[in-house]
Amino acid sequence: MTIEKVELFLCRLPLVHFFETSFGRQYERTFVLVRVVGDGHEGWGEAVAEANPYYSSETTDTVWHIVTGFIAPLVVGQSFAHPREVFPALRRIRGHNMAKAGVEMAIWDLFARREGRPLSALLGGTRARIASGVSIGIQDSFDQLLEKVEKERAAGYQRIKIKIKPGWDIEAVERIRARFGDIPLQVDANAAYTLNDAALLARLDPFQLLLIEQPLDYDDVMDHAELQRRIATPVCLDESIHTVRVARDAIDAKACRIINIKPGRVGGHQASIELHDLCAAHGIPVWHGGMLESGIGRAHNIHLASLPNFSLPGDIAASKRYYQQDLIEPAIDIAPDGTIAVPEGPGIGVTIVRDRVDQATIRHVSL
Ligand code: NPQ
Ligand code: MG
Repeated sequence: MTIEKVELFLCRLPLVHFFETSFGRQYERTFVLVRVVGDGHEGWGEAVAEANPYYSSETTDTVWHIVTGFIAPLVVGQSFAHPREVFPALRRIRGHNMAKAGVEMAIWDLFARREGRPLSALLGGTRARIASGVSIGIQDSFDQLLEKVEKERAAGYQRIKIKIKPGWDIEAVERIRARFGDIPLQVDANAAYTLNDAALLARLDPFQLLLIEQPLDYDDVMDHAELQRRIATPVCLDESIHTVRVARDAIDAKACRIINIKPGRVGGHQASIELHDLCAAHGIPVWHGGMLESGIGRAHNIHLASLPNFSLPGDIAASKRYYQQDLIEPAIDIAPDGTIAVPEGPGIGVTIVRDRVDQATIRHVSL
């Protein structure tokens, strides 16, 4: 199929509650939506970079620059027999995985819509519902944290993840265990520690956490291997796994026992499938991460998380946890058992509400 047009929408949506990680507190979400057109159909994707370079070196401005200047010229007017060909076609461009993923995923949606099949079927998904967990940010007090855990447990979420940083770690976990007992619980440091903190992190061992996510620096695989030798909690890598090759090295080095997959971080669905398959071949369980996506990115994530090796609950929650009004209909919601249905319609299987997209848009370009 020939890609006739790529459109970008720079969007901003207020968050229902602020979200605080070890790198800061955020009150709104800025992101870039991608619309592609071909063969009388459209497809939508979401580039998950933020306005700032704190989670990742990419930003909404770098996404704009790379898509308009380098990706769109390699895609518009080009013919692809299958969306798996898109990521390799962008090989000349180093890095910028979130920009690549925004476009690549829109093209997957376009292909699936044209075939009249749900995206999950094209990706190799094997389940009709995915297990949903929540990511709870750093709060102003431990009491507020416990209140949040209580609320999310009541909503049915299958596991709780809390953000940690120095000064908000052991005691936070201790209090959750004291109040809620043996619930499925994991922590995410977003690279807030160094190997010098190994003894401190070993104090989490008695709490039987499912995993500790990205405790050390974003580009540091070998220190994670050393840390994993010193602590019992399974290390899970997020930020560090930006290519399938780095994942192979991290697995070989025993730097992690679990991997978090975010398609934006690795360049889209095709790279995610390859990462998923690599992990399955090595007995590494994976789970789907989250980037506070709008319904468009969120729907993509649900389809990807239907693949078989996504064996732990993902950071894919209901739209209403983040946004008062999502950009899609119907909004993503969870069942009382803490699962989310994989949409069954063509493509990502949700309807994009154009006037809400336009309302949220602060910049637009058609390429
Ligand atoms: C993570 N996400 O797993 C990321 C971090 C992240 C759901 O924990 C705005 C504000 C955008 C904070 C994107 C979750 C963000 C953000 C990602 C945090 O590490
Ligand atoms: Mg993380």
